[in-house]
Amino acid sequence: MSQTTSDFLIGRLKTWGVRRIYGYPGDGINGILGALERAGDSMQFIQVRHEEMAAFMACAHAKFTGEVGVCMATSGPGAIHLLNGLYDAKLDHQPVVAIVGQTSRVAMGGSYQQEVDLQTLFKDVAGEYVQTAMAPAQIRHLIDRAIRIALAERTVTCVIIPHDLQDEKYTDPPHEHSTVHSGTGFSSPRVIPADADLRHAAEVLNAGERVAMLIGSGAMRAADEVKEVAEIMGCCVAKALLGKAALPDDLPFVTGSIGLLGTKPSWVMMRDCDTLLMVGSSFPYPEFLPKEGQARGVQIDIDGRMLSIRYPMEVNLTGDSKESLRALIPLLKRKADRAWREKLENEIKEWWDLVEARAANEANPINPERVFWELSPKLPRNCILAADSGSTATWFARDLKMREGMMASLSGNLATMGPGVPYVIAAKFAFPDRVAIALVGDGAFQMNGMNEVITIAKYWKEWSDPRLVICVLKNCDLNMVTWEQRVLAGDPKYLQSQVMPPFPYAQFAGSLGLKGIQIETPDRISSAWDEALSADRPCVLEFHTDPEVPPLPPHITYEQAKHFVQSMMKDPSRSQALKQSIKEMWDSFTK
Ligand SMILES: Cc1ncc(C[n+]2csc(CCOP(=O)(O)OP(=O)(O)O)c2C)c(N)n1
Ligand SMILES: [Mg+2]
Repeated sequence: MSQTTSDFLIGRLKTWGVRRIYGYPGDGINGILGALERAGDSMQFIQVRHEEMAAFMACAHAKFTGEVGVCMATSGPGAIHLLNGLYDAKLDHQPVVAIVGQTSRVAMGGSYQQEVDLQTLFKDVAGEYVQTAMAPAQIRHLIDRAIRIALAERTVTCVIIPHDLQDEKYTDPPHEHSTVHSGTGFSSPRVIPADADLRHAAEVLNAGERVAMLIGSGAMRAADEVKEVAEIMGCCVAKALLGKAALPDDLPFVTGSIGLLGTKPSWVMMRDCDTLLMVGSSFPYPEFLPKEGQARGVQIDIDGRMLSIRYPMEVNLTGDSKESLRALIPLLKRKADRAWREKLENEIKEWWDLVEARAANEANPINPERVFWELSPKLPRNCILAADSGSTATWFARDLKMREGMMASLSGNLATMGPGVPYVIAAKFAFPDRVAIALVGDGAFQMNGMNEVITIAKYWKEWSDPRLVICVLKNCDLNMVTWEQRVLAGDPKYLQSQVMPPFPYAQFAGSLGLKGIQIETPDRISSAWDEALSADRPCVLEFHTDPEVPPLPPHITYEQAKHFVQSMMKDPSRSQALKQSIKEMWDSFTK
């Protein structure tokens, strides 16, 4: 049988090193599915419950492996479902290629069933490259360019393939005018700033007396260089959310997360520094960075477009974090005065004591901070973590102590609900021998995570180590937003929008042949983690947590506190909430 356009497409993806496609079938991609069937084990098709999840998984594949992630959906509704997951990848700068079906060429423009203007629909999310194939000889360069542009620009690209094209006989482009002859392959460049700019950066950093360092996901492969610079500069290092795994939390000079979900030492460091070195981060909140004019700034980012958009920097360096820091290190002078670092290291010690004290506070029935606090020392070597948006992101950012060799991610810039479970599924496919742990709220789990537990049940026996743990905080609340209503808007909790219906999550896992544990008292937290982390199959931990434990900003402002107290007075559940929250606030000021 001659090769169809779809056979060629799958073969080309293989040439690019793609071995797995996350997707969901439909008539609009039947030609491609036929080719996948013919390709046998050489290309894996992972069947998800919803196309958005396929896009999250492709994004997570890119985040955890550094390779391009590929997802696939049928025309019309399937393609539309991909969007949110693709935006997650776009906003977090991940290379993801979406392959989608389309109405047959002969019917396009005829208001045919499931015909949607996909070119326009994907034009924003895949703005760098979205193309509709019109002839078999075109498919080669469309795939080559979609993958290369995704990798080169660290973004989302999309190839739209009409139904009737998929089964047409493939032919290479003829050697004549008006044809395109592309090839495969991409290698990342070595990007280092110019010598004069590095010298300028060193002059600024050497002149500073109180240097603050902020790193993000761009510093993920630069841990050794970050440590060395921090040692020379006598400074401490804060981590933006996506950079949580970039540096272990057990180092004495790591202040931890920054921002609303951040720590007090990060806040103090930014408040008191005279120099800011920002590496591989686009951390968005200016109120947690130095005041304009307070500090001289140096920023390193691989993407020149991201420079000086959060703080007006004096030196803007376009470059790879690792390579640029390595080039900078010989120009830096070791600071003899270590008082600044020592002061912050004390702050860090005090902060961890405070976190531990907060975790030990009584709650009704379980304090969510304690769930995370107790997990830290139990985290398996090389585990891969994913958190969802919600209060889980706060506890993940603040309470978990990451160690060397671990990976972690979440939806950083889109901050969408829903990626927790699909991220760990992709982690298990990419690294079947590592333990994966998802930290999700009951709202996110109900939104879509639960459905993907069915996907886990379908595939887990393929993984060499079956351990995948989903920790669900069952607080029967969309808690993060409830606290935003209280603290930021000064409104009481709006019961109609905030209360989540209860559901037996552990039982649900059990019904799928997985392990499920319901934890209703704090004394069971530790043993439940032990059971889940040594289970012979994936496990859902259903922690009954207290929605009245506030995920407060590290240093609450007067304005927020005023709003908070006003809202408490009107709150339907005020007595318990007030008691708990005042204790938290008291802790943060007195300890
Ligand atoms: C798709 C989407 N819808 C809504 C939001 C707004 N939002 C952010 S966190 C959150 C609450 C999440 O609740 P849950 O998953 O139960 O976690 P909790 O905060 O209760 O721990 C909401 C509604 C969002 N970020 N993404
Ligand atoms: Mg919740």
